[in-house]
Amino acid sequence: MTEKFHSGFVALVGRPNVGKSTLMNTILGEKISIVSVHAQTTRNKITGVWNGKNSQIVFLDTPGMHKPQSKLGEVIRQNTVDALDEVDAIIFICACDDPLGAGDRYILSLLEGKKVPVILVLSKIDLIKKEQLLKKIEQYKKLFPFAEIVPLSAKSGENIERFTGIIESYLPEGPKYFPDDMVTDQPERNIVQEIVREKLLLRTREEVPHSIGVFTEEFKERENGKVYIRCTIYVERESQKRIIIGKKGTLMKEAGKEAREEIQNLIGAPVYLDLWVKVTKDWKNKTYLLRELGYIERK
Ligand SMILES: Nc1nc2c(ncn2[C@@H]2O[C@H](COP(=O)(O)OP(=O)(O)OP(=O)(O)O)[C@@H](O)[C@H]2O)c(=O)[nH]1
Ligand SMILES: [Mg+2]
Repeated sequence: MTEKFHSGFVALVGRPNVGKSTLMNTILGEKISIVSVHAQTTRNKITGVWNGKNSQIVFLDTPGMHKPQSKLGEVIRQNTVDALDEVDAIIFICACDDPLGAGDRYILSLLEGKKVPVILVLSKIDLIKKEQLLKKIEQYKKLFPFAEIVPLSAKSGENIERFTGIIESYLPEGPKYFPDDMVTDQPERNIVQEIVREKLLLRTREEVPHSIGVFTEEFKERENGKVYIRCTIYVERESQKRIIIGKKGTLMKEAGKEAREEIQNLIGAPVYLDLWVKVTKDWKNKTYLLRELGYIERK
């Protein structure tokens, strides 16, 4: 008799910066979702596929939830809320070095009444002592009827295997949604623009990271086997453009070099990466640009 196959979709939700994307990447063993020290790094719903022996878990990494301050913020929030209705389980992530706050209560209020199990992950346990963790667990237990509470660290790898095992136990019987070699459903051009955005986030501070939008304008294989990729980097102000370009163009050059190497590894071909910076005041409030940048789905 063949064993039964279990599969399903699970959403990773939580406040910005709690480690949702890092956790998904660690589980998959591949970098699907970009990561940075800045809050609101993830802007789209990113799919990552994990295959077990007789199971498949499709993770939906979602943007950190916060109060929207622009059209982009609103679109991002709505994408996350919509993701909650498509899944078989919800993973609510809180970072151990972060006190429980109004932001967490707000997210939990959205989860109330959902028919699917809600699993609490207490992430970044490498940052706190065991006694503190036990206190945290008690605190969260009182807040919501979580199906499970799983403390873990994506950094040290502690409890990661146990975590996938727990998710598997909540999945219904189902088909293999994605073939074995497919880790994400993100198109290459989206991954490329995310990689470029990550390299810029790593080199900028304050309001600049939030003002950056990257769009892949061209993605073409040339006859010499090289792939030509042209990306436009949108910022909101001239001063931000100067920062992105850097003194004598160094910031852009370094970010571009690092991005190019990562893209080459990803697509397995030499890449020519052409980056352009464009100032578009208030692009985060322009619907047509949000659509172009992939934040609003094309219907
Ligand atoms: N010490 C420690 N740091 C972690 C861990 N997981 C993630 N981080 C760090 O936390 C920061 C945020 O990680 P992300 O994975 O981008 O967080 P996120 O929840 O996806 O953030 P948004 O996309 O902005 O909502 C990064 O600097 C990570 O390196 C962990 O297990 N331990
Ligand atoms: Mg993220």
